[in-house]
Amino acid sequence: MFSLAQKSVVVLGLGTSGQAACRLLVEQGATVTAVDSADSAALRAEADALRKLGVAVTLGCATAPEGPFDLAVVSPGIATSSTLVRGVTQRGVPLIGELELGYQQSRCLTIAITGTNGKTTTTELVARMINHCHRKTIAAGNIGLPVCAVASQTRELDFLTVEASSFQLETTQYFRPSVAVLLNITPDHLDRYATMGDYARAKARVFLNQQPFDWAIIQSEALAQLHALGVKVPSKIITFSATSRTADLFYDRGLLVSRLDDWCGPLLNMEQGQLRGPHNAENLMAALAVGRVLRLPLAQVIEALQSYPAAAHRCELLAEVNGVKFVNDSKATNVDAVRKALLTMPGGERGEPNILLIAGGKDKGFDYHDLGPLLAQRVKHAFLLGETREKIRAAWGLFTPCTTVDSLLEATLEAARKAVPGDVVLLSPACSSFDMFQNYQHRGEVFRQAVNVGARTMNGGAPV
Ligand code: UMA
Repeated sequence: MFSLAQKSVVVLGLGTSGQAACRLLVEQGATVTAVDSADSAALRAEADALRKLGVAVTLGCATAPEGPFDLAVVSPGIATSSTLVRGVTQRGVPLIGELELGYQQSRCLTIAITGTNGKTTTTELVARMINHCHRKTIAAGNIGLPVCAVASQTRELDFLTVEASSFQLETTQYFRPSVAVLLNITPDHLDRYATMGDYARAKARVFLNQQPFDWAIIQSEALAQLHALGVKVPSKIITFSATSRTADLFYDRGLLVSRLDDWCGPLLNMEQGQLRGPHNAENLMAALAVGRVLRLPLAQVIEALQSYPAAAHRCELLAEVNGVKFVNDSKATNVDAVRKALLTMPGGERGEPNILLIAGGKDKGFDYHDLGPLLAQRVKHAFLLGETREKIRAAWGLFTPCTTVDSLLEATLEAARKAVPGDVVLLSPACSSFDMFQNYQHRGEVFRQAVNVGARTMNGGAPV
């Protein structure tokens, strides 16, 4: 545990993680200064609350405050290349992220889960499995509950289960999960990283401080990507894959199978659980492997994983009206997540495209062309909204008919009007939500309301 008493610390960013960092620092006896480049009513209310705890807060602050500071703690959403961060580091102030601060103040072993897609589901699966097996854990990190907010409770826990984003991993220092999971690496956040290599290297930092006795649970394809970048994993490795039969854990027609010497044979039948699709097979395999290295009883692990209900905003079936399914996949904020959703949806009769896809939002620097061939097979019409609608139309127009719309309601009603029995109206945006919504949950809720309106219309005005 690192002592913060009497230390002068500056916190950069006052979102969820910056607020939690301030509170933890105050509890530990540090003198805290906090800055945020924005100045909104919500931030002002939070600033008042923090000032009452003794934090010196400045809002609307574009440049770094004068020190001297012993330490700077940055929020994950602020790039280390930003003026705010550089202003602090150029003066020689050591910089760590909020995740690292929370980790340094934690008192139990850590399990970390990273990857482009599936992090939240796998974090929830792992936490559920551990608690079901009568060990104690809390799921924290990128999932929404900052590690700094739970650090003081970790003395009572067996493990802290952390969903770790690449943003959070960029600014770790001593972060050493005893078990680290890397689910996959596909293009994302290319508005923050110059290259895919930079993004993958940020993810690989989850293994950086691991020791030979720690565990790395890695998708085979992601491991090959790390090897191609020259990244070494220092810990014991278990691989999994839904596509490669040579992985330690692999997927065989709905069964999750292990080939590990002392753990050989089928482990879990996906038909008996609620999660669907090869991407969820990988999330489940990663959780099974975590259960294995923690020596949890397999029967209880399977009980926990099979009873996990599919989460909101991830291929969530909202309604079925006149044979048309409405599916909310608002969490799909990158191209690979959309690919996975398209592969998971039920097929049309005679293999005809049967998906009315609603996509678009805030650009993260993607090349949307890659999805073209799959769109041609699966999507009968795409409705495009938000900042990226023209960019996506240019990329997808050759593969599927595209219509640009001004709102999610308009997209949903248009899609419902075109849909016939057997079709799926799928919101799977391939973009983040911040151009039109507060976050992906808000976008999913707006879609839920739009679906209610569309479903009523299809149902002759009666509620569904
Ligand atoms: N800010 C500045 N200067 C800047 C940029 C931002 O002062 O140059 C301020 C903003 O005005 C705002 C604050 O920083 O007040 C926001 O900080 P933040 O973006 O780090 O957001 P938090 O509310 O602290 O939430 C963060 C994670 N957000 C991001 O990584 C962008 C949350 O992940 C996470 O749940 C939370 O910490 C708790 O750990 C969200 C996310 O979108 C869900 N993550 C990305 C993803 O999943 O793809 C990585």
